Amino acid sequence: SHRFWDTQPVPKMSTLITKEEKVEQGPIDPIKTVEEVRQTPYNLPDSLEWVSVDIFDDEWINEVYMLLTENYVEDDDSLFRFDYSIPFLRWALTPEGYIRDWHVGVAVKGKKKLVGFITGIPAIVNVYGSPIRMAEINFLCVFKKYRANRLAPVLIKEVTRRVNITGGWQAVYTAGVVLPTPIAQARYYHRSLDPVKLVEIGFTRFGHNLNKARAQKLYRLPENPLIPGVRPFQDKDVTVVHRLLMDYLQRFSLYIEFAESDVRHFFAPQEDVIYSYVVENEAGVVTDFFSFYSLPSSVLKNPKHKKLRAAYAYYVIPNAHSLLDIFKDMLILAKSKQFDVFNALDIMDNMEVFKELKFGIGDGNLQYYLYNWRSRPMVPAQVGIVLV
Ligand code: YNC
Repeated sequence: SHRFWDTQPVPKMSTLITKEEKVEQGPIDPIKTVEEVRQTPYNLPDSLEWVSVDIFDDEWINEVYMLLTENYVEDDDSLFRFDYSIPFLRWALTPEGYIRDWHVGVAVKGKKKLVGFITGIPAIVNVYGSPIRMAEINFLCVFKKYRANRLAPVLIKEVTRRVNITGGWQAVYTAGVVLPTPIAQARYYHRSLDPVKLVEIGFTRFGHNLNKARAQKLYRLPENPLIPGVRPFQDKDVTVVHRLLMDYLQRFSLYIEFAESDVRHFFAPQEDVIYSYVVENEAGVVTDFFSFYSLPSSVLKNPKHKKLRAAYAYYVIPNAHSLLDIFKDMLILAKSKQFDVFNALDIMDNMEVFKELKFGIGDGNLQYYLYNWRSRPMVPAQVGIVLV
């Protein structure tokens, strides 16, 4: 039983295994008006207070960075912890039209010391053909010393309130843990780029009669992309990439209806944050697009290595070229930028390329959730959203 989640407008766990074909899609809570929404923030213990974090204020973003780098998501064995960089957080949290009030912090009263955090950004999310205004929720984190005190439910309720007062009633989020109730269950796959380092830090082991030299040979990649006409995405590509992206994403049952301004914001390349490329053919026409983001992890218990440099597949639009050829070029480019591993979810059509490109299956699931929206569960191949 879930003391908090049982009170929330999310589907009951039994719906995950329903064989029913017809699940009527729609809100779970009765429709409310903005006037009915609680006007004051939820209560906190006396020593704590709410802050709307200004992501562009150096002191505050540094506080967010410190909270996350020391307390955010770890793997089951506590070997690695995500280390989202400050430029990455700014990128992820400030698309055009972002709402500062949705960057919710809990601080020690009168001090710039964060002990809790959760964020939302606005997006139009299409679910089974219906466009819905949603908040994308991310970066829920409670300082380790404050854990197990039911602070997370207060953060979730407060960000919900702040979304509600803008007339938003739905949200999309992902988590490693299983809560009521995933709409889809995806899996990470990993492709070694520096197999020796990955073994040294305990990320993988040499299997199948591999040793150092054989592993290096197995995972070796060319130095330069193989598809002719691959070049970094530029501002002049926004319109055509926007069209390619939206044409492509419509095939999925869950995707974001990006605006042109989102394409400009999320795909403008930034070193150590986001890498985006187009394929421009001989006639000067942009035919394909691909992108990956940089999310390093701290290596927690290793004398030699302190950082794992991981690249994650983001939005990939095959068109004139195959998904396989595009993924191959992503691996090549990621390797040339000194990433140690390339990660991708088994969403969209990604499954098609994993075997051929020597990806291995990871050991954690990533669950996709919708808040206050009932709809039929889906398989990963129907999912067209990547949340960073
Ligand atoms: C989680 N990840 O089940 P019950 S993902 C949601 N997402 O509630 P307490 C979570 N809920 O079961 P702690 C959750 N993890 O009793 C736990 N919970 O009903 C639930 N970890 O609260 C849990 N970041 O405060 C339980 O737990 C209740 O002190 C227990 O804090 C939890 O960003 C946490 O993994 C996760 O920092 C903050 O462990 C803490 O343990 C931590 O006693 C490391 O909480 C970092 C980490 C989560 C990353 C993410 C997506 C979050 C989505 C939140 C839900 C959004 C709903 C939509 C809102 C907008 C709606 C509109 C409109």
